Amino acid sequence: MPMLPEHDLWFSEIHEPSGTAQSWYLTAQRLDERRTPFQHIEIFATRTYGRLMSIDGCVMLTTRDNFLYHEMMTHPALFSHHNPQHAVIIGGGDCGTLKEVLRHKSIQSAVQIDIDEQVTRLAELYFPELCESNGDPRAQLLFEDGLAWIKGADDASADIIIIDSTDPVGPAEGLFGPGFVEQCFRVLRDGGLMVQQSESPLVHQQLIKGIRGNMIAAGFADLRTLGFPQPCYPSGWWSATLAMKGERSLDEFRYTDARNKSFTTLYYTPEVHQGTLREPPFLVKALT
Ligand code: AG3
Repeated sequence: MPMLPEHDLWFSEIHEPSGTAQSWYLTAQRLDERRTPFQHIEIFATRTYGRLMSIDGCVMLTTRDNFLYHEMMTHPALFSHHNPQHAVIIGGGDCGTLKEVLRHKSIQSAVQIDIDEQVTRLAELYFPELCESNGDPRAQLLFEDGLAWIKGADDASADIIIIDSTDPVGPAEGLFGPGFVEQCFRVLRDGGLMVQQSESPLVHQQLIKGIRGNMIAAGFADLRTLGFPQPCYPSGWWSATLAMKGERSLDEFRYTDARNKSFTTLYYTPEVHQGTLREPPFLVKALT
């Protein structure tokens, strides 16, 4: 069996659920790390993917491919809403999701609530391109527990709620539970949308089923699991589950606005959006 050259530097994520591991060739020893009350955050310099942030050994993002995840966690939801003004991001401490949300001119406020301030402090140092909108007057960065925050939020006060969390273990576990989803439903206005990062469509079908079950139980009328490539995550394929409050269908998004948007995207297009709304047969089968 071929072995990785031992004298070279590698970062590996070992992923038990899929029985796989993925490794990156590094240019240097670890660049930085923080042990916080919540988790262990590390930063590496890879040879081919730019910088890599991991939390508790799981890859969170790389310079090279984070655009896929951040665009798909934001633009489908924002172009599904007729006029998104108030956005909430739970997690997302690297600020990549916040940056994409703020590119929408209709947005008047975007509040990001991450439990761990050190994620943002490290992103500012090692992923400054994701943090370039942090000083936007519409943005508010809070470092507190998202579960507690949402319980204290007013009824019908948000148009978009994005759950940009780690895997459903440790601090993020509660963000995948029914109680949290019920709170999101309450805090959304009519016509509002919730987006939850929902792991790999190939590997985590039971989890996705659970997320969708919670959304239906909370009262969301239409939901869809959007798949997209994400090479740095286990299986190379990831998903965002989108749920809409109210009577409209997710099929009726603002196609023309997405076509004529004032900013450029590297993956998201209205055609990608439309295509990904049709869940592939294997997923439909697994989820029914
Ligand atoms: N959100 C984390 C997705 C989970 C990745 N899981 C894994 N590598 N096992 C990433 C935050 C990006 N804003």
